[in-house]
Amino acid sequence: MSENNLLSKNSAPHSDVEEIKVRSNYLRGSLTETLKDPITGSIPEDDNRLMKHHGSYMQDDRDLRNERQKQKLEPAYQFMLRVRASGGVVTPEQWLMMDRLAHKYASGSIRLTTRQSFQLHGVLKWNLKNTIREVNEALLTTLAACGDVNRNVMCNPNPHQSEIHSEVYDWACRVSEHLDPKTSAYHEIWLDGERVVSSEQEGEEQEPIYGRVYLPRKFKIGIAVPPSNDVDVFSQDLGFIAIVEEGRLLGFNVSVGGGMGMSHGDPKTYPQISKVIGFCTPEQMIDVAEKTVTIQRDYGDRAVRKHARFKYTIDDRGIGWFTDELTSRLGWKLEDAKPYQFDDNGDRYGWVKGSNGKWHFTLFIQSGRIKDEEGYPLMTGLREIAKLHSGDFRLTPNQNLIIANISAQKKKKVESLIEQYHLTDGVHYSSLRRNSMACVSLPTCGLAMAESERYLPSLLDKIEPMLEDSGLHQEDIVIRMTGCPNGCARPMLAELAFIGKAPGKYNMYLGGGFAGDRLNKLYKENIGEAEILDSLRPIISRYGAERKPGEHFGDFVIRVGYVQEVRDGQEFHSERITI
Ligand code: SRM
Ligand code: SF4
Repeated sequence: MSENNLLSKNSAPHSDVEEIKVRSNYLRGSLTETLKDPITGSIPEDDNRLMKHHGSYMQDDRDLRNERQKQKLEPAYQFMLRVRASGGVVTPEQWLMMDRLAHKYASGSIRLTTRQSFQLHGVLKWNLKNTIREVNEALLTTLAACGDVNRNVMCNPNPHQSEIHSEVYDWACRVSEHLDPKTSAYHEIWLDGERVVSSEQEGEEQEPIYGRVYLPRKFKIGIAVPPSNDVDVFSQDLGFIAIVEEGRLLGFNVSVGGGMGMSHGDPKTYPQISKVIGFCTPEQMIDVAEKTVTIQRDYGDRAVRKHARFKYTIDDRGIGWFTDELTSRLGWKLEDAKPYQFDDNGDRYGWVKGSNGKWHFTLFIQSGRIKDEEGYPLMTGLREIAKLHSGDFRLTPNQNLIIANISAQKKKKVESLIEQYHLTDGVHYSSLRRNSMACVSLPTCGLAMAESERYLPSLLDKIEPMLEDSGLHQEDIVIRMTGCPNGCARPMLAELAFIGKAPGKYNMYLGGGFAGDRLNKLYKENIGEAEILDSLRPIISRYGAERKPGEHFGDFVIRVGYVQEVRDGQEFHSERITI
């Protein structure tokens, strides 16, 4: 790829971030010097943009913002650090390392994310380097956890079909490694590595896939293994759907152009579900991923960041244009897509025996937050399990955790620790709660408009009695909440969703597909808790009384006319009907 070629396809003036990337010399910027500056706990905005590619965001504690302003103090600057592992698989030693770092350098808790990564919050600038070094010593990384590159590759953690999981997981790791940034800046800045490439060398040598401007925007890949769509494959820029026949992995259906983010009141931005365009063999997968990424690199909008995601590149030019471009870059054509069936996008909880004879325990983690609470010492319990566990831990795409590959000999011991630390509390929760997700939001997220992680549990407390009254306590209903319309908990795919609009106010959405295959639709705008509960009560009661056998909540609200079905993201904002 030549820079000229790139510019000719994106003739509008480039956004500031593009200029910062160009000037950064492959993500170096002035980060090394900035981190040493003892005057402030912050870093300049240009470096902050680059930091994202290294897996960290500068934030400030928003709970303290006003008070500090009054006292004329600088905001309480701190950093969020995202640690990624493809498919969310980590060893017990890596778990213990995250636990240790959370206490040593961060806020004392760990956040499991919706993309099977870890997040630490509250790391001070002075501690960033040590934290990142220790993460790398444990063979995990923060590189490319954020930024305009391919992000953590998601993969179904599937503990029951062990052989298929290990094969699919292996491909997830290979795709991820292939698309990792190759700049040595990360090693130089954080690990005191030698500079291995001179700045005069051409982009192709330092970044063979990305070049010196990287991608116009973040890029996301997920691999699903039907019948589970736990990775929400249709929300990914590039999705792979494993096709398994008689226990053998034949290959993957390929889907392109999904994404969740939008802005309130701006219909030019919308969530989109991806389109299945064909089938490739496992050996062809990396080629498909690379060529797809390069198409977005060359054609994605570099002028307007809100319009820079791959979904807009495809919607603007058409899916036919994309498949032609892909075929031309691959030099071969995808086969026709093969039949598949998704049943749901959630997790199965409790014990399951894998086909390899090992045991796996899936634990519900409310909003992915690992911390000790009065009567529920989750973090301590998991630490004690990690100390004796010889299998692995798997972070699920729904912010939950699988203690995986427990040998028959160790099962009793793990079981007794689970009991001792009350880790099965989640088993007694309503199905609604067990199918819930909330993004981080306040106090750390700079983009949050309303509470999410800290609010959803108490809202659920108030919805659950309505479910009980209608005999729906054990009915699986997917509910998701985010503090803003960026969609970090993929709320636009939930059967029932709340998206933050202002403090204490949410837009309420209904009608997502139970298997993550249909977007939902706006039902009520800018409502507070009382109106949320008043709106939900009759809907839940009618669902309890009038649902057909096996009918999911998302399908019901469409059938009886609460909202219209959304077949394509471009219909997401169109006129709503309510009854
Ligand atoms: Fe996200 C930005 C948290 C998954 C769409 N996301 C952010 C930031 C970094 C806020 C910021 O830019 O200042 C949030 C940090 C909050 C904090 O304090 O920790 C944040 N996103 C998260 C996590 C931690 C949510 C969670 O509760 O688990 C997830 C981390 C994933 C990971 O491990 O890599 C997370 N974010 C997602 C997802 C879901 C997914 O990827 O499957 C989405 C929707 C899918 C998509 O990308 O379309 C998502 N995050 C966004 C967007 C909107 C992007 C867009 O195209 O419009 C932003 C804002 C942005 O990029 O400008 C954003
Ligand atoms: Fe922050 Fe919005 Fe993402 Fe929630 S959805 S973590 S509020 S950016």
